[in-house]
Amino acid sequence: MKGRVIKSTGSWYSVQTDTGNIQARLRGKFKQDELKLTNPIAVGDFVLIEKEENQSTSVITDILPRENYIIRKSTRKTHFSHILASNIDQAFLIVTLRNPRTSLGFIDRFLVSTESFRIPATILVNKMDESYKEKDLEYLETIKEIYEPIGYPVLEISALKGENLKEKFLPLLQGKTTLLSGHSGVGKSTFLNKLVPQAQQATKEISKFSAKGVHTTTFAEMFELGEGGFLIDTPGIKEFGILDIEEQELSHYFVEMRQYLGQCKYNNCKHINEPGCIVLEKLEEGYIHPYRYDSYVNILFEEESHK
Ligand SMILES: Nc1nc2c(ncn2[C@@H]2O[C@H](COP(=O)(O)OP(=O)(O)O)[C@@H](O)[C@H]2O)c(=O)[nH]1
Ligand SMILES: [Mg+2]
Ligand SMILES: [Zn+2]
Repeated sequence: MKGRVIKSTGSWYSVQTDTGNIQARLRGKFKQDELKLTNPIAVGDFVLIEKEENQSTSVITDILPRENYIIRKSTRKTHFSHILASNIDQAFLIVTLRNPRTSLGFIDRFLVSTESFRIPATILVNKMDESYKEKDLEYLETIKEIYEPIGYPVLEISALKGENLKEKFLPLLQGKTTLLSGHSGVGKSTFLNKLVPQAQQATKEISKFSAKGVHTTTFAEMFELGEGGFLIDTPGIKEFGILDIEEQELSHYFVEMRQYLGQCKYNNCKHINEPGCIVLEKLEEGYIHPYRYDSYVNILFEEESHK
């Protein structure tokens, strides 16, 4: 029987099938291709399950090929990764101006991960019901100035106090699997609870002391929208692992650079200081935002240092 993994506790998986949700476990080892993973099965995976003989339980016998996935570096095992979710149609990155402040570097790393699978991404700036200092509002303007022109919608919301959130978002979510992502404490669970009241995800006050947010969601979990479609709540993420991206490939995942690629003088150009580099030329002319270029360089050198 075919189904989709909607929840994982590490050893048990809830699999949604045509005949309801079934608890299943894994038997034996699963062969994973090149990736070194801490979790063989992720939320969003399509799997085949079988009833165990003489028992009321089921086992996952096979996993269908993943269309895409979002991954992060394992916090416990070096060189291992953890798949947050798979088979995603679109991603909503929830960011906040303060408590916690989401950095541009974090946003760009996320967008590189989604671009590598051409997953459309939207940036939701949450907690807009709060009153902000000028400095924070300038940051909001910077976010809009950087991301809107290159095709990422930037929407201001209040997951806590916003009116008509359901009416506004359901049309965007219908029939799709949407990943909710962002740092701990930005309001992912609050947003989800507004859209899927029966989700009842725990939300947590941010510790005022660290302003970093405490982990409340430990595993990604998928929730069905009454109207069709799924929302995936993920645990707060500190950093996205960008994996298996070759140096030459990285610029392909910066949408605004993509159009110029192939026009540099050297075809192995890394766009750092090479003569005849079109990316540097466009940066100079103002067609590429300097902050985005900074992120590009940071990711490039960080990845190099891991090799
Ligand atoms: N002022 C305000 N607080 C919010 C908003 N959304 C979430 N919060 C608060 O931020 C904290 C963290 O929210 P939570 O949903 O647990 O964040 P998560 O870690 O991303 O799931 C909680 O105290 C929420 O009440 C919002 O739109 N405005
Ligand atoms: Mg949460
Ligand atoms: Zn170049």
